[in-house]
Amino acid sequence: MTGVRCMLMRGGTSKGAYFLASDLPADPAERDDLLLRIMGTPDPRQIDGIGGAHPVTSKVAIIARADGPGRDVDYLFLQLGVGDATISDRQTCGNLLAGVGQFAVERGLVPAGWEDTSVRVLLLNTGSIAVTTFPTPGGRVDYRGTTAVSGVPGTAAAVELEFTGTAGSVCDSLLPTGAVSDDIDGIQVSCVDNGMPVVVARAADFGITGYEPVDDLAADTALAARINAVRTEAGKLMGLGDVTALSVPKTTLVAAPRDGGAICTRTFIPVRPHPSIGVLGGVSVVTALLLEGAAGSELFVAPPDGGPVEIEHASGSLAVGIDLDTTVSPPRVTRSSVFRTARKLFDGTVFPRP
Ligand code: NQM
Repeated sequence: MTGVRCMLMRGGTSKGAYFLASDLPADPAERDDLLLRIMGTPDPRQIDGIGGAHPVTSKVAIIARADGPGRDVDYLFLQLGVGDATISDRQTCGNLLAGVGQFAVERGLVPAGWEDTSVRVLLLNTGSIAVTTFPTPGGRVDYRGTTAVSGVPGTAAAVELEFTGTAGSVCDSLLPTGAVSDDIDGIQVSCVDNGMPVVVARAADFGITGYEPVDDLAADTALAARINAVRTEAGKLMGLGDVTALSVPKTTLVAAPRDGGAICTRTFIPVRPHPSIGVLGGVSVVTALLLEGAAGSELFVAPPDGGPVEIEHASGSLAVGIDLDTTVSPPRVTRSSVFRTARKLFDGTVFPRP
Protein backbone atom coordinates (compact mmCIF):
# COMPACT_ATOMS: atom_id res chain seq x y z
CA MET A 1 0.00 0.00 0.00
CA THR A 2 1.35 3.43 -0.90
CA GLY A 3 1.60 5.99 1.88
CA VAL A 4 1.93 9.78 1.68
CA ARG A 5 4.39 11.93 3.62
CA CYS A 6 2.41 14.02 6.07
CA MET A 7 2.94 16.11 9.19
CA LEU A 8 0.09 16.43 11.68
CA MET A 9 0.19 19.78 13.46
CA ARG A 10 -1.89 21.76 15.87
CA GLY A 11 -2.14 25.29 14.53
CA GLY A 12 -3.75 27.65 17.05
CA THR A 13 -7.03 26.09 18.13
CA SER A 14 -7.22 23.84 15.06
CA LYS A 15 -5.47 20.68 13.98
CA GLY A 16 -4.66 19.60 10.45
CA ALA A 17 -2.63 17.46 8.09
CA TYR A 18 0.20 19.39 6.42
CA PHE A 19 1.61 18.25 3.08
CA LEU A 20 4.19 19.43 0.59
CA ALA A 21 2.34 20.08 -2.67
CA SER A 22 4.94 17.92 -4.40
CA ASP A 23 3.92 14.92 -2.24
CA LEU A 24 0.31 15.07 -3.52
CA PRO A 25 -1.20 14.47 -6.98
CA ALA A 26 -1.09 17.56 -9.18
CA ASP A 27 -4.60 16.93 -10.48
CA PRO A 28 -7.02 18.64 -8.01
CA ALA A 29 -9.75 15.98 -8.38
CA GLU A 30 -7.28 13.15 -7.72
CA ARG A 31 -5.75 15.11 -4.82
CA ASP A 32 -9.14 15.82 -3.23
CA ASP A 33 -10.21 12.18 -3.48
CA LEU A 34 -6.96 11.13 -1.79
CA LEU A 35 -7.36 13.71 1.01
CA LEU A 36 -10.93 12.64 1.75
CA ARG A 37 -9.67 9.06 2.15
CA ILE A 38 -6.74 10.18 4.31
CA MET A 39 -8.96 12.18 6.67
CA GLY A 40 -11.72 9.55 6.90
CA THR A 41 -14.45 11.69 5.32
CA PRO A 42 -17.39 11.05 5.00
CA ASP A 43 -18.06 9.63 8.46
CA PRO A 44 -19.29 11.52 11.53
CA ARG A 45 -16.42 9.98 13.54
CA GLN A 46 -13.79 9.95 10.74
CA ILE A 47 -12.89 6.61 12.32
CA ASP A 48 -10.97 5.29 9.31
CA GLY A 49 -8.83 8.39 8.86
CA ILE A 50 -6.83 11.00 10.75
CA GLY A 51 -9.54 13.70 10.91
CA GLY A 52 -10.77 14.59 14.38
CA ALA A 53 -14.55 14.48 13.76
CA HIS A 54 -15.06 18.26 13.97
CA PRO A 55 -14.59 20.96 11.30
CA VAL A 56 -11.66 22.47 13.28
CA THR A 57 -9.81 19.13 13.12
CA SER A 58 -10.79 18.21 9.56
CA LYS A 59 -8.36 20.54 7.82
CA VAL A 60 -5.52 20.26 5.34
CA ALA A 61 -2.63 22.64 4.58
CA ILE A 62 -0.69 22.22 1.33
CA ILE A 63 2.58 24.13 1.13
CA ALA A 64 4.93 24.75 -1.78
CA ARG A 65 8.00 26.87 -2.43
CA ALA A 66 6.80 30.26 -3.70
CA ASP A 67 5.80 30.24 -7.33
CA GLY A 68 6.44 33.96 -7.80
CA PRO A 69 8.00 37.06 -6.24
CA GLY A 70 7.22 38.75 -2.92
CA ARG A 71 6.79 35.69 -0.75
CA ASP A 72 8.61 32.58 0.48
CA VAL A 73 5.91 29.92 0.31
CA ASP A 74 2.43 29.36 -1.08
CA TYR A 75 -0.21 27.93 1.29
CA LEU A 76 -3.40 26.30 0.06
CA PHE A 77 -5.99 25.49 2.72
CA LEU A 78 -8.69 22.86 2.24
CA GLN A 79 -11.67 22.46 4.57
CA LEU A 80 -12.96 18.90 4.56
CA GLY A 81 -16.44 17.95 5.65
CA VAL A 82 -16.78 15.41 8.44
CA GLY A 83 -20.02 13.51 7.78
CA ASP A 84 -20.39 14.87 4.24
CA ALA A 85 -17.95 14.19 1.43
CA THR A 86 -17.17 17.87 0.85
CA ILE A 87 -13.84 19.58 0.32
CA SER A 88 -13.63 23.30 -0.22
CA ASP A 89 -10.96 25.86 -1.07
CA ARG A 90 -13.35 28.79 -0.66
CA GLN A 91 -11.84 29.89 2.66
CA THR A 92 -8.40 30.08 4.23
CA CYS A 93 -7.55 29.25 7.83
CA GLY A 94 -5.57 31.57 10.07
CA ASN A 95 -5.20 28.90 12.73
CA LEU A 96 -3.45 26.37 10.48
CA LEU A 97 -1.39 29.28 9.13
CA ALA A 98 0.29 29.31 12.57
CA GLY A 99 2.14 26.08 11.61
CA VAL A 100 2.95 26.88 7.98
CA GLY A 101 6.28 28.67 8.61
CA GLN A 102 7.63 25.95 10.88
CA PHE A 103 6.55 23.25 8.40
CA ALA A 104 8.32 25.16 5.61
CA VAL A 105 11.53 25.28 7.66
CA GLU A 106 11.29 21.62 8.69
CA ARG A 107 10.83 20.55 5.05
CA GLY A 108 13.77 22.70 3.90
CA LEU A 109 11.73 25.20 1.85
CA VAL A 110 12.93 28.19 3.89
CA PRO A 111 16.21 28.67 5.80
CA ALA A 112 15.88 29.28 9.53
CA GLY A 113 17.25 32.42 11.20
CA TRP A 114 19.53 32.07 14.23
CA GLU A 115 16.93 33.40 16.71
CA ASP A 116 13.63 33.93 14.90
CA THR A 117 12.39 33.24 11.40
CA SER A 118 9.84 35.27 9.46
CA VAL A 119 8.14 33.62 6.51
CA ARG A 120 6.08 35.51 3.95
CA VAL A 121 3.16 33.33 3.00
CA LEU A 122 0.80 33.75 0.06
CA LEU A 123 -2.64 32.52 1.11
CA LEU A 124 -3.64 30.92 -2.20
CA ASN A 125 -7.32 30.76 -1.21
CA THR A 126 -7.62 34.52 -0.85
CA GLY A 127 -4.61 36.02 -2.62
CA SER A 128 -3.46 37.93 0.46
CA ILE A 129 -0.07 37.84 2.14
CA ALA A 130 0.62 37.00 5.76
CA VAL A 131 3.91 37.12 7.63
CA THR A 132 4.46 34.50 10.29
CA THR A 133 7.28 34.87 12.83
CA PHE A 134 8.37 32.14 15.24
CA PRO A 135 11.44 31.19 17.30
CA THR A 136 14.27 29.18 15.71
CA PRO A 137 17.07 29.30 18.33
CA GLY A 138 20.33 28.02 16.86
CA GLY A 139 18.63 27.63 13.47
CA ARG A 140 16.09 24.99 14.55
CA VAL A 141 12.34 25.30 15.06
CA ASP A 142 11.49 25.27 18.78
CA TYR A 143 7.83 24.66 19.54
CA ARG A 144 8.31 25.07 23.30
CA GLY A 145 7.44 28.32 25.00
CA THR A 146 5.38 30.17 27.53
CA THR A 147 2.50 31.52 25.43
CA ALA A 148 -1.00 30.34 26.29
CA VAL A 149 -3.85 30.30 23.78
CA SER A 150 -7.44 30.06 25.04
CA GLY A 151 -8.81 26.68 24.05
CA VAL A 152 -5.40 24.93 24.07
CA PRO A 153 -4.03 23.32 27.24
CA GLY A 154 -0.55 24.34 28.41
CA THR A 155 1.81 26.75 26.70
CA ALA A 156 4.03 26.77 23.60
CA ALA A 157 6.22 29.11 21.53
CA ALA A 158 4.50 32.29 20.33
CA VAL A 159 3.84 32.61 16.60
CA GLU A 160 3.01 36.11 15.39
CA LEU A 161 0.73 36.35 12.37
CA GLU A 162 0.42 39.65 10.53
CA PHE A 163 -2.18 40.19 7.84
CA THR A 164 -2.49 42.89 5.20
CA GLY A 165 -4.74 43.21 2.19
CA THR A 166 -7.44 40.96 3.62
CA ALA A 167 -10.44 43.18 2.79
CA GLY A 168 -12.71 41.49 0.27
CA SER A 169 -10.34 38.59 -0.22
CA VAL A 170 -13.03 35.94 -0.69
CA CYS A 171 -15.97 38.10 -1.81
CA ASP A 172 -15.47 41.13 -3.99
CA SER A 173 -15.29 43.72 -1.25
CA LEU A 174 -15.17 44.33 2.49
CA LEU A 175 -18.95 44.82 2.52
CA PRO A 176 -20.03 42.33 -0.15
CA THR A 177 -23.74 43.15 0.02
CA GLY A 178 -22.92 46.83 -0.55
CA ALA A 179 -24.39 47.81 2.82
CA VAL A 180 -23.16 48.00 6.41
CA SER A 181 -26.25 46.13 7.48
CA ASP A 182 -29.06 44.16 5.87
CA ASP A 183 -32.33 42.69 6.99
CA ILE A 184 -32.74 38.95 6.49
CA ASP A 185 -35.98 37.40 7.71
CA GLY A 186 -36.51 40.32 10.08
CA ILE A 187 -33.01 39.99 11.59
CA GLN A 188 -30.42 42.75 11.26
CA VAL A 189 -27.14 41.29 10.00
CA SER A 190 -23.82 42.70 8.86
CA CYS A 191 -21.99 40.75 6.19
CA VAL A 192 -18.24 41.38 6.03
CA ASP A 193 -15.18 39.85 4.45
CA ASN A 194 -11.91 40.97 5.98
CA GLY A 195 -10.20 37.67 5.22
CA MET A 196 -13.21 35.47 6.07
CA PRO A 197 -16.83 35.95 4.96
CA VAL A 198 -18.84 36.30 8.17
CA VAL A 199 -22.44 37.16 8.99
CA VAL A 200 -22.56 39.12 12.25
CA ALA A 201 -25.82 39.42 14.18
CA ARG A 202 -27.01 39.95 17.74
CA ALA A 203 -27.34 36.72 19.75
CA ALA A 204 -30.57 38.08 21.26
CA ASP A 205 -32.11 38.30 17.78
CA PHE A 206 -31.62 34.53 17.49
CA GLY A 207 -33.31 33.93 20.87
CA ILE A 208 -30.11 33.12 22.79
CA THR A 209 -28.06 35.12 25.31
CA GLY A 210 -24.75 34.65 23.51
CA TYR A 211 -23.12 33.26 26.68
CA GLU A 212 -24.29 29.64 26.29
CA PRO A 213 -21.75 26.80 26.50
CA VAL A 214 -20.89 25.18 23.16
CA ASP A 215 -22.61 21.88 24.07
CA ASP A 216 -25.93 23.66 24.66
CA LEU A 217 -25.62 25.44 21.32
CA ALA A 218 -24.68 22.19 19.55
CA ALA A 219 -27.83 20.51 20.90
CA ASP A 220 -30.10 23.33 19.70
CA THR A 221 -31.29 22.07 16.32
CA ALA A 222 -33.84 24.89 15.91
CA LEU A 223 -31.00 27.42 16.30
CA ALA A 224 -28.90 25.56 13.70
CA ALA A 225 -31.82 25.65 11.24
CA ARG A 226 -32.32 29.39 11.81
CA ILE A 227 -28.61 30.11 11.36
CA ASN A 228 -28.54 28.01 8.22
CA ALA A 229 -31.53 29.83 6.73
CA VAL A 230 -29.99 33.25 7.40
CA ARG A 231 -26.50 32.34 6.17
CA THR A 232 -27.89 30.77 2.99
CA GLU A 233 -29.70 33.99 2.19
CA ALA A 234 -26.65 36.05 3.20
CA GLY A 235 -24.45 33.93 0.93
CA LYS A 236 -26.56 34.97 -2.06
CA LEU A 237 -26.44 38.64 -1.07
CA MET A 238 -22.66 38.36 -0.63
CA GLY A 239 -22.23 37.06 -4.18
CA LEU A 240 -21.17 33.58 -3.02
CA GLY A 241 -24.09 31.91 -4.82
CA ASP A 242 -25.53 28.71 -3.39
CA VAL A 243 -23.55 28.14 -0.19
CA THR A 244 -25.32 24.93 0.85
CA ALA A 245 -22.15 22.84 0.39
CA LEU A 246 -19.72 25.62 1.34
CA SER A 247 -18.11 26.30 4.72
CA VAL A 248 -18.61 30.07 4.23
CA PRO A 249 -20.09 32.38 5.26
CA LYS A 250 -19.61 31.71 8.96
CA THR A 251 -22.06 33.22 11.43
CA THR A 252 -21.00 35.04 14.60
CA LEU A 253 -23.64 35.98 17.17
CA VAL A 254 -22.58 38.77 19.49
CA ALA A 255 -23.50 39.91 22.98
CA ALA A 256 -22.16 42.53 25.40
CA PRO A 257 -18.73 41.60 26.78
CA ARG A 258 -18.72 40.32 30.34
CA ASP A 259 -15.08 39.43 31.04
CA GLY A 260 -13.39 42.75 30.30
CA GLY A 261 -13.19 42.18 26.53
CA ALA A 262 -14.63 44.23 23.66
CA ILE A 263 -17.41 41.85 22.61
CA CYS A 264 -18.68 38.38 23.46
CA THR A 265 -19.09 35.94 20.56
CA ARG A 266 -20.46 32.56 19.64
CA THR A 267 -19.41 31.44 16.14
CA PHE A 268 -20.89 28.78 13.86
CA ILE A 269 -18.82 27.07 11.13
CA PRO A 270 -21.05 27.16 9.23
CA VAL A 271 -23.78 25.90 11.61
CA ARG A 272 -21.78 23.82 14.04
CA PRO A 273 -20.59 25.87 17.05
CA HIS A 274 -16.90 26.79 17.00
CA PRO A 275 -15.20 25.95 20.32
CA SER A 276 -13.55 29.41 20.16
CA ILE A 277 -13.35 31.65 17.06
CA GLY A 278 -11.31 31.56 13.86
CA VAL A 279 -8.40 33.97 13.37
CA LEU A 280 -9.55 35.77 10.22
CA GLY A 281 -13.11 35.15 11.35
CA GLY A 282 -12.26 37.19 14.45
CA VAL A 283 -10.59 39.93 12.37
CA SER A 284 -13.70 40.16 10.18
CA VAL A 285 -16.05 40.33 13.18
CA VAL A 286 -14.05 43.17 14.78
CA THR A 287 -13.98 45.00 11.45
CA ALA A 288 -17.77 44.77 11.22
CA LEU A 289 -18.30 46.01 14.75
CA LEU A 290 -16.13 49.08 14.11
CA LEU A 291 -18.60 50.22 11.46
CA GLU A 292 -21.26 52.63 12.59
CA GLY A 293 -24.68 51.07 12.16
CA ALA A 294 -23.41 47.48 12.01
CA ALA A 295 -25.52 44.80 13.71
CA GLY A 296 -24.36 44.63 17.34
CA SER A 297 -21.93 47.56 17.03
CA GLU A 298 -23.62 49.23 20.02
CA LEU A 299 -22.47 46.27 22.16
CA PHE A 300 -18.78 46.75 21.20
CA VAL A 301 -16.53 48.28 23.87
CA ALA A 302 -13.44 49.66 22.13
CA PRO A 303 -10.20 49.20 24.11
CA PRO A 304 -9.43 52.55 25.79
CA ASP A 305 -5.75 52.73 24.75
CA GLY A 306 -6.11 51.64 21.13
CA GLY A 307 -4.50 48.33 22.17
CA PRO A 308 -5.52 44.85 21.03
CA VAL A 309 -9.20 44.05 20.79
CA GLU A 310 -10.13 41.13 23.06
CA ILE A 311 -12.83 38.95 21.51
CA GLU A 312 -14.50 36.84 24.17
CA HIS A 313 -15.52 33.39 22.97
CA ALA A 314 -16.73 30.07 24.37
CA SER A 315 -13.32 28.98 25.70
CA GLY A 316 -11.67 32.29 26.64
CA SER A 317 -10.63 35.17 24.43
CA LEU A 318 -8.64 36.06 21.31
CA ALA A 319 -6.63 39.29 21.19
CA VAL A 320 -6.50 40.93 17.75
CA GLY A 321 -4.14 43.82 17.02
CA ILE A 322 -5.85 46.22 14.66
CA ASP A 323 -4.38 49.12 12.63
CA LEU A 324 -7.08 51.52 11.61
CA ASP A 325 -7.07 53.98 8.73
CA THR A 326 -9.01 56.83 10.26
CA THR A 327 -8.59 59.09 7.23
CA VAL A 328 -11.59 57.38 5.67
CA SER A 329 -15.05 57.26 7.08
CA PRO A 330 -15.92 54.81 8.52
CA PRO A 331 -12.39 53.78 9.61
CA ARG A 332 -10.86 50.79 7.83
CA VAL A 333 -8.77 47.97 9.30
CA THR A 334 -5.58 48.09 7.20
CA ARG A 335 -3.46 45.57 9.09
CA SER A 336 -4.21 43.01 11.75
CA SER A 337 -2.13 40.69 13.87
CA VAL A 338 -2.63 37.85 16.34
CA PHE A 339 -0.43 35.65 18.46
CA ARG A 340 -1.00 31.92 18.21
CA THR A 341 1.03 28.83 19.03
CA ALA A 342 1.55 25.67 16.99
CA ARG A 343 3.02 22.25 17.59
CA LYS A 344 4.29 19.37 15.49
CA LEU A 345 2.32 16.29 16.59
CA PHE A 346 3.75 13.65 14.27
CA ASP A 347 5.79 13.48 11.12
CA GLY A 348 5.56 10.37 9.02
CA THR A 349 3.60 8.48 6.43
CA VAL A 350 -0.17 8.38 6.31
CA PHE A 351 -2.02 5.48 4.65
CA PRO A 352 -5.28 6.44 2.93
CA ARG A 353 -8.42 4.33 2.99
CA PRO A 354 -8.43 2.32 -0.27
O1 NQM B 1 -10.95 32.26 10.56
C1 NQM B 1 -12.45 27.87 11.65
C2 NQM B 1 -10.34 27.89 12.72
C3 NQM B 1 -11.22 28.39 11.65
C4 NQM B 1 -10.78 29.33 10.64
C5 NQM B 1 -13.47 28.18 10.71
C6 NQM B 1 -9.73 30.29 11.02
C7 NQM B 1 -9.85 31.69 10.51
O2 NQM B 1 -10.61 28.11 13.88
O3 NQM B 1 -8.81 32.23 10.11
O4 NQM B 1 -8.78 30.03 11.70
O5 NQM B 1 -13.91 29.32 10.69
O6 NQM B 1 -13.88 27.27 10.01
O7 NQM B 1 -9.35 27.24 12.40
